[in-house]
Amino acid sequence: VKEPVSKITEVVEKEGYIQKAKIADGGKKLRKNWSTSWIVLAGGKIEFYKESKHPALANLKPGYKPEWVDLHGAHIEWTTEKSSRKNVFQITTVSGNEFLLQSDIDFLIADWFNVIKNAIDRLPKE
Ligand code: I3P
Repeated sequence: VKEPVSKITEVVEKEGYIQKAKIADGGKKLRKNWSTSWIVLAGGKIEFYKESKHPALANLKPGYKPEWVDLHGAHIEWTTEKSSRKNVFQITTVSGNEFLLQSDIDFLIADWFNVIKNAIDRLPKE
């Protein structure tokens, strides 16, 4: 299992609060469970931090590892079928993990979609 490398040298492209639901792990369907996440896009990956944990503080805790998504070769697309909510897009990783991201605020979610799509397009596919 690849681990994200040290954060110090990575440029944070974007971070902020967003609604997140993981719906598949390694191709296996999961029960949908929306939660607010602080998400950080940096170094070809997205990290998800629990809402209550300030990421800067969480990072100082030895051994704390946020959930993260490898964007190399990932797919991103808007979906109206995977949720009854509006403004939902899905990220599917090479390893078969599926995440839904959502916000009621149109410009905010559109911004996230574009930034993540650009990041994916710039990365080598593996
Ligand atoms: C799910 C929960 C989700 C909903 C999902 C439900 O129920 O209400 O919010 O997704 O719909 O199954 P539970 O909490 O009992 O697991 P959306 O909010 O995205 O619609 P789904 O089964 O149609 O995905």
